[in-house]
Amino acid sequence: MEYSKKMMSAFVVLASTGLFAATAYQNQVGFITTSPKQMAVVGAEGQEIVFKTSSGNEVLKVTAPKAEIWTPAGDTAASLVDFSEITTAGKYQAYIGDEPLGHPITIADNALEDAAKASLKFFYFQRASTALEEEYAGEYARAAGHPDTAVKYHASTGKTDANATFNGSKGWYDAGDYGKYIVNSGISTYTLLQLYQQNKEYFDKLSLNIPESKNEVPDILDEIRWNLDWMITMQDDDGGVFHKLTTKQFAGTVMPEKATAQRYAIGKGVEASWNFAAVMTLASDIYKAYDAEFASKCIVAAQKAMNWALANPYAVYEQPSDVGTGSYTGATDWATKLWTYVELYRVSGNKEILELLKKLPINRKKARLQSWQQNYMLGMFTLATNPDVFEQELVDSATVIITSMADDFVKSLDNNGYGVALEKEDFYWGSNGVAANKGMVLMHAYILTKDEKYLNAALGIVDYMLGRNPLDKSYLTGYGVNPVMNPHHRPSQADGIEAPVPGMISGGPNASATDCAKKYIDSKAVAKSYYDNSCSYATNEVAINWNAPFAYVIGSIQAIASTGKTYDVHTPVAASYELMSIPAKRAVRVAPTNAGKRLVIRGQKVQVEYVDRNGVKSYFNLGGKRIR
Ligand code: 9MR
Repeated sequence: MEYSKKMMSAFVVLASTGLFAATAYQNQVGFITTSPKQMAVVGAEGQEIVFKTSSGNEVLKVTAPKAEIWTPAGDTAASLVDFSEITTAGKYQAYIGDEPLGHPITIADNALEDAAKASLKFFYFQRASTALEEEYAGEYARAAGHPDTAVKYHASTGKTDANATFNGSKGWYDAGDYGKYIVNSGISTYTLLQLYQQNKEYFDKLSLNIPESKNEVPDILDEIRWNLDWMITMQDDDGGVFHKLTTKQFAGTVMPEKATAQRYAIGKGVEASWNFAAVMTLASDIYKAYDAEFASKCIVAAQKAMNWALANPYAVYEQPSDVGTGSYTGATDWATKLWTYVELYRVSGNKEILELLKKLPINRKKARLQSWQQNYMLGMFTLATNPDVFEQELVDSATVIITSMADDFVKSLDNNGYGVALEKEDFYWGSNGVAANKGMVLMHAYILTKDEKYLNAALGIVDYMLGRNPLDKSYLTGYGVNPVMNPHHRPSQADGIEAPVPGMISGGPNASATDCAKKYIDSKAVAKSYYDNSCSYATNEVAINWNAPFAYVIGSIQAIASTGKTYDVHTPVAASYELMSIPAKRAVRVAPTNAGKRLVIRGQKVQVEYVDRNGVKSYFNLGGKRIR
């Protein structure tokens, strides 16, 4: 007792004299000259922080404000120190007394441009069916992998000829594995198309140094096209879309060209078909200016996929028992349908589609943050930013949904020592994707209202991902003082180069990880539940659906700063298509005869299968716990 009291008073003396070094967490990449600039500092409340140029000139003094808890970082409070007053480009360093605090600070007009470009270049590095040449890939040049010119049909596609094949080449590898999955490709592709559509002036000129850089098409659209060309191969003759193209089991840790096991189209279902329809529709508008023939193919493919999904509403994807690659099961099918109707009405003005759209709920209660499972907000983004196309009432509802969701995020910044709009509940598989998607909602709220509080909250998320977090980690490979070094990404693990492929966003802290990161799970400081080791797919894999929203947020912020323009809410529509007829007699959603509960054997285990009235199946163990 006596002893600990003495220790305590020693601590108080040391702390108040500043002998205990304070720790700062900051964006390690850079700050745009005109943007807000903040760092989170632990152990500095009330102390004076001095900012100096690299030649030692003092430019600003700030007293560290009251330290506040940010729950995901645990119970160590931090002061959010604001140095936005520095608006001259240059290199700076913060100090407490003579002690340097945090990392060197870079301020520049284009401070985020290289990182934004790298996050897009990642998609080039993920290209299947092509060699990456040194001219574009530098030391990460590699041989071509997965030609995918002779893809077989798994029985789950409904095809019976075991020897038949099709050409499913191109596309982006999903993640650290070599699979290509429609539902995850869909949201990623939409997100990048929006980035382009909303910031054309900036992206029309931005070079990514890819093989198509010299053609007339903006590089970002050339990159997206690589994936669209694959997606379109995934449509069956009857219009239905295969769920994924993968091997039966994940490959070992080898370079793409060494992963030569047979690839299959697996499953055919409503999730993939609706998703495909939405993306192809948006593509049919954006590519019209560059390749009208391709644009027409896209709009036809979209309608065929929709008609198939309308006729087969119970065709929900189920992972076959002989397949172990990512399942991407359980996406909310009606939300994807809503998103498709929004996109299709936008380019056609078809009244029948509008009627179908109006039957679906457009209200805040139904809105969930976008993810591969939930595409509701994607529809809202398009609705709210197309007031010339949609009725005022729909546009207003979508606008309220976006801004009220963004308001909740902004509210979470109250008394938040890190200034990061993330909450404890956000730290599950792909938390950095959650962060970036929140940023995308915030950017839309900014686009719609021009209120800078939303833009600044989105920037806070970028700062978090680039280092303003309790692990002092830049989650963007190749960028920052302390970046992720060992992501779960087969090429980075197998290429013999120490640094991973640059421009990749790691999935990030996951308080429910059950892999090798388990020992790092910190339920009291969820934002620390992370392991920078390639063995941890649950905290340190990379994926296209996490990179895309990050590219969206950092790219939009840099585009706005570079062009001095905020996006005009009135999105121009390039195309006007006449749709083919929608089948009058559609399958009606009535309770399928097998609705209810029954015991089944799956993977040698007895489980409870529950079929809801839409025919959607879910599984539970005998203890009642849901199996994912
Ligand atoms: O991002 C997916 C996450 O939401 C799921 O919880 C997880 C487990 O099913 O799968 C993640 O997606 C992985 C996919 O299944 C296969 N490719 C790698 C993806 C990222 O880890």
